[in-house]
Amino acid sequence: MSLKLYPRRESVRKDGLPHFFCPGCGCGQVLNFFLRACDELGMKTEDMTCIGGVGCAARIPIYLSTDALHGIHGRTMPWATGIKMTRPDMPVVVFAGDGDALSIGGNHFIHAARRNVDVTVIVVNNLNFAMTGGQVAPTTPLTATTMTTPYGSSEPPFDLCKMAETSGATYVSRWTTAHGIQAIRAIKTAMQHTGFSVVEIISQCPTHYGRYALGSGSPEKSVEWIKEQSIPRTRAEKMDPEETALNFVIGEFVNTQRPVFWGSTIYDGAEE
Ligand SMILES: Cc1ncc(C[n+]2csc(CCOP(=O)(O)OP(=O)(O)O)c2C)c(N)n1
Repeated sequence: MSLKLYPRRESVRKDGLPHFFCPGCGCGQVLNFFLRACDELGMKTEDMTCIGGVGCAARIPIYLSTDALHGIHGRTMPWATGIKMTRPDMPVVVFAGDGDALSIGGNHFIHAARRNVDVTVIVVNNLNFAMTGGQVAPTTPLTATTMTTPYGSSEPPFDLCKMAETSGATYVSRWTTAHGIQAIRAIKTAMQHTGFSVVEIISQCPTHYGRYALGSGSPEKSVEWIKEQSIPRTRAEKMDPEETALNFVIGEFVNTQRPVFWGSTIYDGAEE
């Protein structure tokens, strides 16, 4: 058996380096998971479009040799929908932070899921707004201390996977940066899926969430904590939901098919 240590080098945009992520940030791992998934599927990043809004996670496409679109915070879904409408043959992948996907971009997210737009969305959920200094996010766990909730968050968080499922997404799974093999497998399934596919990856933000909520800026401690908090879906289903309220329930939640959205008409170049 040959052990492949590195993803395909041509997929990384060398002129984008050095990268901007903090030491130990999970975004680097998610970038690696994505590159490995592409390698294993034999897909070239050059043949796809990767989109990011604004935020740390949203910068992942910048480091890929791809048609990358880095635009306005929370507006990844309209771009992805537009690109897919004009180039239905092209794989479209969105990289979004939890804030980008669910806070400012929440409305776009639910409607893209409802329409079953044929795109893959990788949400890097670091449980806070990292780029702007560690503010509370729609996914911040109840009671967690952040830069803007010094006495602990009193807001109940969204369950991103449940929201995606309820909105109509046809592939939904959640893994973490402590579950690399499963996350790569989920990204591969999502990219092969026809329809709105969502892979949530719970990720460490040692600089903000680690320091404010976990009392340590050590990336290892953050990943260890994420691992301890994770429980498989099959186990969680047998437990009282109140017992698992502060856990990350991991696994595949939806894998189904229904007609995808192709817009009302597609311009085929023919004159009227
Ligand atoms: C329209 C708009 N509103 C707000 C901001 C400020 N802003 C930039 S990044 C960000 C939050 C980023 O959080 P998230 O999307 O979770 O990504 P992360 O940085 O945590 O990966 C905010 C509020 C902005 N750039 N544009």
